[in-house]
Amino acid sequence: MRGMVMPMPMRMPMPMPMPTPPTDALLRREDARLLCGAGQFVGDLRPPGLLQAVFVRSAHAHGRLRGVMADAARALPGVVAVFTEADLPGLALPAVNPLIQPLDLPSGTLLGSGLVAAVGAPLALVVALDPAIARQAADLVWLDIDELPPLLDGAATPPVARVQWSSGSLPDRPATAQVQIALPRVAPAPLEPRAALMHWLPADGGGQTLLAWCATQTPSRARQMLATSLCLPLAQVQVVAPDVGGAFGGKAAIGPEELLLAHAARRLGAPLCWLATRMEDLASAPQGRASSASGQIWLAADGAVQAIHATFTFKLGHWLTYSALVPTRNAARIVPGPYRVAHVLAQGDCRMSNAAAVGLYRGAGRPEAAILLERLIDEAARQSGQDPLTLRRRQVWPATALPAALPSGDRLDAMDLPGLLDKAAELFDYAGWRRRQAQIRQADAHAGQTNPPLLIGIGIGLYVEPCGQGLESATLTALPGGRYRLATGATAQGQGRETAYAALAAPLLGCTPADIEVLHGDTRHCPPGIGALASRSTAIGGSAVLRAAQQLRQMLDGGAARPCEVAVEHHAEHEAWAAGCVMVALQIEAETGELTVLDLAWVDDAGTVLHPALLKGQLLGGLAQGLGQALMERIVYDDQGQLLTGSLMDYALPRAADMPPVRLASHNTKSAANPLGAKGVGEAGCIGVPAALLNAVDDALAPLGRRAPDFPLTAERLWRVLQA
Ligand code: SMO
Repeated sequence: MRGMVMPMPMRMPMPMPMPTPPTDALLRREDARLLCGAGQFVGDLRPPGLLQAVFVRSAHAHGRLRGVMADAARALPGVVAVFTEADLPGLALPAVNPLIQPLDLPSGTLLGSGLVAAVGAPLALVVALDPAIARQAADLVWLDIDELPPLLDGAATPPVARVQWSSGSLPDRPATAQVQIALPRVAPAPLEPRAALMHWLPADGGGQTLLAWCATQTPSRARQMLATSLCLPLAQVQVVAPDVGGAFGGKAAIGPEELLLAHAARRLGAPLCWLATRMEDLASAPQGRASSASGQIWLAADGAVQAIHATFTFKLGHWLTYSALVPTRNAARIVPGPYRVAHVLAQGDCRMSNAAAVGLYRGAGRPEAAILLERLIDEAARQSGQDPLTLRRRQVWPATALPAALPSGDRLDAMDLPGLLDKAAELFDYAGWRRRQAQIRQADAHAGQTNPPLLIGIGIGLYVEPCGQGLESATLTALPGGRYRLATGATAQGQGRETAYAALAAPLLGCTPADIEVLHGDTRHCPPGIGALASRSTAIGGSAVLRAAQQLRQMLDGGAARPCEVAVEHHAEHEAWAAGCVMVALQIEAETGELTVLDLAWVDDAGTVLHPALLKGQLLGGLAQGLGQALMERIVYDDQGQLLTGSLMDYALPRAADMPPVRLASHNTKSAANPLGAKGVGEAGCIGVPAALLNAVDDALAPLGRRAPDFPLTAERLWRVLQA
């Protein structure tokens, strides 16, 4: 079939023109298109001659692959090809960003080279004329596997990478309090599972170029990875991220599937598409958290925090995504969070296991750090008889001392932590909730209730949120007729980037947002960028847009004729840090363990806000994911490494009815790290909400001398703790 190159479907760079432009400036300009079904996702693309790929995946967690019998599959009418390791030998897994000390990073190939390392690991690739035939053929491929005992997440495997830093020295007396937390594996679970379409086209100067449609957060990174794997110059690879239905870190980098797809499409000379199923994503997409942490805290004689020791272990599964080491690095560098503590030792280890890969997931180490720190502060307060809010107030950085260089090597941004605590306490009515809690406990005691029917808990989650380093870029063109085109290296998977960037640039250019076309996600039409990660797109990407708009305005004011253009690469000199405080009141029904969130108040510091509706959407979406992680979500493998949560019947995602009553407020302090003054907010809900919920459950159980179970805090687990 080689040489059968198909013409491309008509496709404009993102975004498509809107059916009806929004009239209300608060509406998202993306929504008219998306809500009318006019979005274009990878699965909507239908170039002529399109072939469909399905991966044959391991049903065993660990073993030797002795052979792949694909004759029956190849003989099925409509099957075009079956690729095994023998057909595509020795293709290396993509490189890992070595952000922390690599000790013994594993290497491997895209199809495993005879080693089976997890349930769901791709071992062959079936290509057929339509997806139903491809699935049927994949079922006919026989994998001959010699099973080996799996290394489960809990196994004591040697670390493959490590980070450690310290300041001062830990006291050599017993700690005031210590805590252990475990964050189970969870699934980022975007609405749109992973998807890619690889299309080889004749190059101008001979040879072929690859047009790769990828549901990705990072088109520039995908382009680099594809070029490396295919031994092509960058100029011969174009990556387009069309509409992408959510990502949450799970699409932070392409993986073995996209690379295999590109190699197979080159062999076949036809466009080739892969659309992961929900089950396939739950089994083989990068997962999140999969970490455990332990901490110790020492208070001085006056009750102030003197020292903190934090240790994190992340289980990264059977292969390393590009950013696999990031959560470990983040968790360790964030300690001691919002608190001023002289003596700190922070450590993190990365370990492998025979399970799905663990990579970025909304928060990426920030939740791990915040949950551990907030538990430590609460336990220290309990041990020393202090109110947990009072201890936080005395321990946080004062606003006047920030920004400040930290011993970890980071620089904490400008923020008003005492102000955040005060505003949250007021919004939540912290004093009132404590009073009500005391009244209920007193009434129970009076009634001689040793087993009160309802347990009331109050929890605080104070957090800081570093928002990304490095560069983003913007190219801004003044077109004839007063219109503008903004091309950004940042990307979008539903965040409303077009709305935010147009709203940012319009007043600077003296036009309306509708006069600005925003292009993103296409490496041919957009400048390079890192992508939508780490809550970075407003702080860093927005700063590039700001500078480009200022420069272009100057050019136009100076008499420059249209069309004219400026290109800005904004390198963040410092990292922006957002912050916030979540306060929760909840009740646990003793007889059933059922947990009900009674009230949740949240004050966030996002710095300069570009668009209040987008801010609120990010806060509430993050809250839902943080709540899901804390109360119901868990990827479960059995002791054979078999996945037990392979569908949404088994894996509990939060639904609308699970959302608690929420009250939001802002206490914004301009970032000192970028010209826009903006901070990120995308991950905040996953950071502060689980910390507050866990503290509230511990608070509810404390009078009974019990501690909260591990996440997720389900009714069954709470009931077991109460029965013990
Ligand atoms: S978890 Mo985000 O995509 O850094």
